[in-house]
Amino acid sequence: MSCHKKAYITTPIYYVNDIAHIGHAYTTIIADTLARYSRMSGLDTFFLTGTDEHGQKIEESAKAKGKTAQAYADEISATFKKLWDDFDISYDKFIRTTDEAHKAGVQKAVLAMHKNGDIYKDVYKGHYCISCETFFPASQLVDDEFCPECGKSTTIVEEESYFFKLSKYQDRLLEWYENNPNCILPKSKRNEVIRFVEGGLEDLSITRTSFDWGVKLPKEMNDPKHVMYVWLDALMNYLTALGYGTDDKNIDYWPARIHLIGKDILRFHAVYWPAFLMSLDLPLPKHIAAHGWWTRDGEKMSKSKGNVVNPIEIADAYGLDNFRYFMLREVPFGGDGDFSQKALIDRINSDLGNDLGNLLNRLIGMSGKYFEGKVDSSNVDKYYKAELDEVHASLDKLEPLLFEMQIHKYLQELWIPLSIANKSIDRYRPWTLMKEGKEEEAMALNGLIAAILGKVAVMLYPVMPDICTKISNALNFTIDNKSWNSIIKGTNLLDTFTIEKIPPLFPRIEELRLQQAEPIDTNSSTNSGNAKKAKVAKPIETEGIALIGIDQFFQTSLKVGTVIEAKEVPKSDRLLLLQVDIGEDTPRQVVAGIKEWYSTDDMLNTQVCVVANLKPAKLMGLKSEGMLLAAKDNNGLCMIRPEKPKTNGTPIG
Ligand code: ME8
Repeated sequence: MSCHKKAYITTPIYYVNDIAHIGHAYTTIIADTLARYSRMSGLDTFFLTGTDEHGQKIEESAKAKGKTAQAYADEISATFKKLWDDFDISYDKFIRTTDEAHKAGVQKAVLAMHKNGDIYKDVYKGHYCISCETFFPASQLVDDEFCPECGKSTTIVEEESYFFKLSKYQDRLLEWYENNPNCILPKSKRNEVIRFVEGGLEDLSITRTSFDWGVKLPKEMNDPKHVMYVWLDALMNYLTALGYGTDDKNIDYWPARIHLIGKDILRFHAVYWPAFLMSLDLPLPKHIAAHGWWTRDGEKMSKSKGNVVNPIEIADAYGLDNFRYFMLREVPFGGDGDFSQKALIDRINSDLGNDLGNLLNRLIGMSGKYFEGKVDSSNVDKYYKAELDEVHASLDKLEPLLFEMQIHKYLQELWIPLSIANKSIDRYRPWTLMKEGKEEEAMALNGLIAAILGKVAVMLYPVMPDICTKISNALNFTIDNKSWNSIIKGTNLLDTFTIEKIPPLFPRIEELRLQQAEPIDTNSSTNSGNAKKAKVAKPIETEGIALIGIDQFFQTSLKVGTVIEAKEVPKSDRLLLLQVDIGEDTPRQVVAGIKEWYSTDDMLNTQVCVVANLKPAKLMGLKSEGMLLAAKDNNGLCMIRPEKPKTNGTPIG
């Protein structure tokens, strides 16, 4: 047995009546992020996902497709597994509730609960929502008939059933919530659960007799017409996946460090599940974390509404790691988020391209231009201790944010070191240092930027594994427990290395890449393996009027820059020769026809707006690599400048 500290991380097991959409991908990607961090930090980690395959809903979906429940479950379960494999999800086990070992484990648990006196037989009379696989008392129905959760019509059920004594655990549950303030995250959700339990718990019907697609009661109970309620069957997966009831192989991973779920299934996880565990006399999970919903136009994405977004399509069009970053950064954990391609593009161009990718380009540029690609951190402390201290203070705040499920804050905080790095280049100007002969200082600046990029790559790795591996390769180190210990837990910098010139990681995205993030074709149960080809948006055309689409506007790259050198052009009344820092490794030379209105002093150290992707031109024999935005009327010309100082290179648009 390993003596490492263990961490068990789970996703919900997904129903096989549906094709995976970005809501499912969201849960799985968060869990994957936690699992990757957990492994990197040296914990012995077990990450579980899988599919939930029993119950009336699946039985009916299969019938509607003319398939047996098992054939149907096999087909859809495989599409989930393939999606997670295509997405490089680092799960350790993919469980299916139709696995024999799972069924045996569920039976063992029910028998144990029965022996403890927590299960009794009675008649269940009430309303059942097949879509939610949930019983509702008449008092909770909408208009006496409709499900309070999904709005669908409920059916009246009157049948013999076994019950679990949920009411018996009410006080112990309340005690658990009370003594473990972080057992349910975010904390607002914990309060909701407490209010629900304080309202009184009724015993739970845990078997059905009107259909048979489920786990049978254990033989010892001698009542073969009963199949297990799908939620009891499903929740038990968290134990059976570790070998509970069969080989107990991985049972040491229990209790779970975190069950990651959507808020729709919080009650099952925060009320029923701990009560079942109490009955089995097993420890309770450390955290149950419930995230919000991804919506389209404000409505929860779901197959029945036909408004789901296909994660494969998005990842193909925009890049898997970019999609991961976007989902985790865009929405505070627990809140709902409306999916939009525009918001995704903004994150890619701004956070990723401008702040992260560009920093690496600047480092590659500086090292190449001044030091033949070499980066040496030896003197970073000597010249840039204050910056380093600030970076380390910021990095120290990160880990707790991750496991308190404040992932968007984690990423926000992780961008502070990047901003320190970008600002340091603007402030200390390597090209000036080199001109002044301060080579050691310029190399130390190089070392500082490389160290910051390396540290950020390690902490960003769990969210963007592929991109961060590329960054660490370029910086000549490997992201693993050793480097995590050395440069994150410790304050070490990178060993001297020669940087690898790699192509830009985040080429600017100028237009929507999908005409519309299309609803998944739910008639095809295998489409998750066949990503549809991204459709490029056509420009909007309006007859007779020269309107352009947003995509055409985005073809112009506008950036904020600072004039770091201004000279007059000899023999010209009109032109100034400017060097403008637009966040690249070397400043842009711009020849501007503004001398009539601006002197060199007026321009020096001021910010301007630059058209950055114009073809270079020659004016009076001088190369001009951009154009400044200005407005001219009868009263003369004025520059268009940002209202407040902005980092050089900030895109405008
Ligand atoms: O409930 N936004 O399975 P399920 C965000 N089998 N997340 C979403 C989402 C959306 N629009 N739609 C779904 C079940 N999800 C049970 C679970 S566990 C023992 C049994 C995510 O296929 C979210 O995590 O309906 C939600 O909890 C999960 O998918 C439910 O998937």
